[in-house]
Amino acid sequence: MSVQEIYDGVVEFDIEKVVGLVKQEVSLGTDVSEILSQGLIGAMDEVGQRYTEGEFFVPEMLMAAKAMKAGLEVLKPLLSQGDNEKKGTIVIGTVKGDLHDIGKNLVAMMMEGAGFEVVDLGPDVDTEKFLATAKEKNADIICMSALLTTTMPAMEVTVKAIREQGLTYKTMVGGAPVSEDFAKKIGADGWSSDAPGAVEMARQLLAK
Ligand code: B1M
Repeated sequence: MSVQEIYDGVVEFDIEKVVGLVKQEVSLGTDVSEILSQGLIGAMDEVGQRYTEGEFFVPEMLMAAKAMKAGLEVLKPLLSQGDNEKKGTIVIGTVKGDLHDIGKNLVAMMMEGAGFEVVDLGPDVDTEKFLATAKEKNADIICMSALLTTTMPAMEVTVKAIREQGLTYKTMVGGAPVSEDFAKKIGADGWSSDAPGAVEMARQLLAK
């Protein structure tokens, strides 16, 4: 039951335990998606729950995030190996005012693994930065992540700017509070609830 122990390690902020167990599970051949969804991501949901219930505060969320990131680093080579044929260029970032970057990192790793060239702008990215980088890199898709309900409107600002400036970049949005309805409402071209779905959506957008 080591995947459960990975989950426990994140909730206990135990970086060494998480890294050791993720390495162990990988060497045992455990499915990477199981380590991710049931271990690392599942644990972050519990951390969020404990924060909502007043049991955890920001420092605890941060320590859990560090443990999760350490586990994710072990998986990175597995998530980003794969198709070498370049599928297109993606500029990705977490929107302005939002510092949550774990889900965005996961999407970026899986996009890389699927053969996209990925330019990762990190967290707290404004419209100007998204557009300037997309122009510089001749991007196909601008991918935006948001984890706060208060930062979701920043996605619409970028989508609008692309339309108003007559630019042709496709846009994709995602992150825990972002729904398909919201994506449609703001006029984004694509949405996904998770990283593998984001890869599939990017493929579909570029096939059009
Ligand atoms: Co924050 N935080 N946080 N936090 N935090 C949440 C998001 C929250 C839901 C916790 C809660 O209340 N239960 C809540 C938001 C409430 C709301 O807006 N309704 C919250 C809050 C309130 C805050 C602060 C305001 C707290 C404060 O200061 N008082 C503050 C805001 C800071 C800021 O951004 N300006 C804050 C700070 C932080 C930390 C810095 C401590 C830390 C982030 C560290 C980091 O990322 N480097 C943190 C954390 C860790 C969380 C929780 C616990 C975990 C987030 C996470 O990493 N999940 C989170 C609770 C939760 O989500 N359950 C919470 C794992 C990750 C893999 O999932 O990012 O959803 P996620 O990504 C998924 C999908 O969403 C999707 O793919 C991934 C999985 O495959 N996806 C995409 C993501 N982006 C995509 C893009 C796509 C497609 C799919 O296409 C482009």
